[in-house]
Amino acid sequence: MQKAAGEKILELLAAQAGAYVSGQALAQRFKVSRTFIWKQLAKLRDAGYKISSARKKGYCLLRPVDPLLPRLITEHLRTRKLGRKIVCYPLVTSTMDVAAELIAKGEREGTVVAAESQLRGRGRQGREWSSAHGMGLWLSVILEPRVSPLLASRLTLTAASAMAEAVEAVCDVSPQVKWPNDLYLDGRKLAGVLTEMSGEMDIVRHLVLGMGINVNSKAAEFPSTLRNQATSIYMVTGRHTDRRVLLAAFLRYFERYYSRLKKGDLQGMLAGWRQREMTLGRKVVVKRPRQELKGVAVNLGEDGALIVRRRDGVEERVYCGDVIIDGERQTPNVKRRMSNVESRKHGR
Ligand code: BT5
Repeated sequence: MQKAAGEKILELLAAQAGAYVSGQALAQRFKVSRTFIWKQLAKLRDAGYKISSARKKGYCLLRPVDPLLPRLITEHLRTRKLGRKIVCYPLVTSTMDVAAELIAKGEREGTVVAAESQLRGRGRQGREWSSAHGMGLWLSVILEPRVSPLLASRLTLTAASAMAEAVEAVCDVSPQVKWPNDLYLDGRKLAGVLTEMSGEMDIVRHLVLGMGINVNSKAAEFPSTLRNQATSIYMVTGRHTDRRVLLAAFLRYFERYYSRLKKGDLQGMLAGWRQREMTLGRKVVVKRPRQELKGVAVNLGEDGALIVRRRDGVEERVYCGDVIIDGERQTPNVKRRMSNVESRKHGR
């Protein structure tokens, strides 16, 4: 009831688009006392929402102006299954953990977990993912692909492709992709995908697809360690993007690719990826658990492998590893990268 009340107040404030609403009007609208409204607003502020209050004017939602609330996302959705159930939180440890908990409780395919901020958002190999309140999309999608782990590992590419297309459609800028899980804009990291799965050797039962993308962040909002390597859509376009519209577009593109992937068809996704891949034609160093590989990235295989031509002319297919474009400074985040799919038990 309390959460629902907070959500309703947020919805109403968001609908005012920066205008003030008086405490009295809110109290009348929801048939509660002004004290109740005041307490709800305090909770929302504690959760990270920036709400200003002014004498005689009331309250105004300053940030984020596009709160992630299920009803406000659903009105943009054009999918059959993905995102038809969305759970949104102001603050979580990680949306991956929430999704895993939901799976353990029997949640089915298609449910999306989104959060305004994460305390311990993570990348691969336990690396940190910075998730400032209301500035990006930090979300996880629950999937039950029932395909082989090999095919499931292509989901990382698929999700990155779908997000690149969504950004292009909604924000009118074209991100590049960097095999196997990154999106780049103007040479800086814009988004990353994290896939965690559980199942048996030959079949994936559950898979949580995590996506983090910096949407409206300003440079100063990144931790200083990321300032030279991360970017957001806002930093490149100078325009604010409604994250709910972007989320709905992502789910739409992703659903299309996902249903093809389940039939083993990766063609459309791979064609798009090849056009966007920033390593192709460039000298790369692939950091692998055992041995480094140096060469030129020449293609993306039909199976999603990165094909690297060594100096001796031999072409090697790379299925896991960290790709560093030769000459680019290696940042700490790529040191221990090993595989594009993290296997993880969901505690069952
Ligand atoms: C990734 O890992 O790029 C996958 C990131 C997935 C994040 C989403 S958010 C929703 C869901 N819930 C989670 O807890 N996670 C997923 P990796 O390739 O390992 O890259 C991690 C590295 O990216 C870090 O070590 C930093 O160097 C860098 N990084 C961290 N936060 C960033 C940000 N907001 N923008 C750009 N780069 C970032």
